[in-house]
Amino acid sequence: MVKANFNTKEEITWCPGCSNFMILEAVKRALASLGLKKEEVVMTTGIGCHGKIFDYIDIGGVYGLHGRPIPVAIGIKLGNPKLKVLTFAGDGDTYNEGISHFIHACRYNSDITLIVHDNRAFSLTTGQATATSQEGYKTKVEPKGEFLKPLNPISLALSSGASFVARVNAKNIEHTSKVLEEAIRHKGFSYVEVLQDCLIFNLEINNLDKLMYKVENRDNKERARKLAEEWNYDSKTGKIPIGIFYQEKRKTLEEEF
Ligand SMILES: Cc1ncc(C[n+]2csc(CCOP(=O)(O)OP(=O)(O)O)c2C)c(N)n1
Ligand SMILES: [Mg+2]
Repeated sequence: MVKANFNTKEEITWCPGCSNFMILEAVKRALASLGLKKEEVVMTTGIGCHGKIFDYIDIGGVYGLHGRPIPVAIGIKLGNPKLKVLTFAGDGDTYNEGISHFIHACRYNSDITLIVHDNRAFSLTTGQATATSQEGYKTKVEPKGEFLKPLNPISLALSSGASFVARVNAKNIEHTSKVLEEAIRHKGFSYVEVLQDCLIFNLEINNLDKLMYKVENRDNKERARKLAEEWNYDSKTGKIPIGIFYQEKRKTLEEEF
């Protein structure tokens, strides 16, 4: 059997060297490795640099509104629970504009996979600070630097009841694709936070790779919380755990329905 390669003929318009290329590659590898057919998978995307992925993976879906890819995905899943539903969203999409959807998706446990391209800026609109930008980040609209402290989305997901929580490094394609495979296989809401560099805007957050180390923790929520708190999205020192933070079995929204 020839595995689907999910390639499209669209010209890719991301900046040369953008880590979105790496996320795209990791997603395609995960889909191929799971042996999924194109007609079994569907996606929703937000609006932003990440959202362009809609044109670069040969599966159907809905190119959503900024901040709203999650409810669209849940609607699709409820309509046809046989589909694998992937949601690609930005940090602006997920942690600013659409944060209520994120929190409720964790509670609902709809069987969808959320992949957050976290470049820690509203990059498509030229780099304004998002909820995961570091304090002091200077932009055109925050010339004296962001004065707010960042949100820790991993801690938020855990406390909101997400049943699969992971963080990966976009540059580590092999590891990212393996974690994505597990996330897609997971029955329930799987959330994968992908840390990515932005080569144009929030330069300060680039190249944190040397601080990252791999973890794997499944059913120990206390440990998951501690791992989440090891890094607060602000410091450029310390250690940044990546890998699977937590996984639990729970009835899905579709089963409850
Ligand atoms: C409701 C709404 N608000 C604001 C915008 C403008 N807008 C388009 S893309 C974008 C930034 C997206 O940032 P993020 O989600 O982090 O994605 P990135 O470009 O960084 O991948 C914004 C604010 C919009 N399109 N719709
Ligand atoms: Mg962003």
